[in-house]
Amino acid sequence: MSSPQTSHAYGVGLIALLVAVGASTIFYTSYYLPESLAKPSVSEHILHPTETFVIEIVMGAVNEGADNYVPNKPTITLEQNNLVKWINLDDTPHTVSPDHRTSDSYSGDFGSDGVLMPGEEYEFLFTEPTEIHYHCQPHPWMTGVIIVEKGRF
Ligand SMILES: [Cu+2]
Repeated sequence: MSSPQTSHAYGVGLIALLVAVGASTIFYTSYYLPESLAKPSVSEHILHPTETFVIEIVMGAVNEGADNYVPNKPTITLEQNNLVKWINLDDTPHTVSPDHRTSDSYSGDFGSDGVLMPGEEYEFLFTEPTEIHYHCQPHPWMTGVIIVEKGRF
């Protein structure tokens, strides 16, 4: 037969255990789960490709008929060069704007926020195969395409 003292301690212990279980459940469902579901798991090789692929907005790109986004229709490969950087080497502000809204499930919406001033860059990490047609907002005759393909492994 247990003394009232012992059964009281037992009761406190049980309550502490229930509170702990409840707290971990709340943490798991309200913090851990949404966090882990929000971002798809992406392989380290895709998150850290070996090369950055550079697309230059060349000097004189503003002129209709001139070269603008160079290279203009490259194919890049996941795990190799899927981090892409557009650099504005022209003396006019330009944008990198998708023809149709498009997003990567890891990196979000594609496209520069506002204009790239001369010398500025826009970087985007592609994590899925896609083909994006894009243009410059103030100069719609400036167009480019980027194709992203799966890695070989
Ligand atoms: Cu432009």
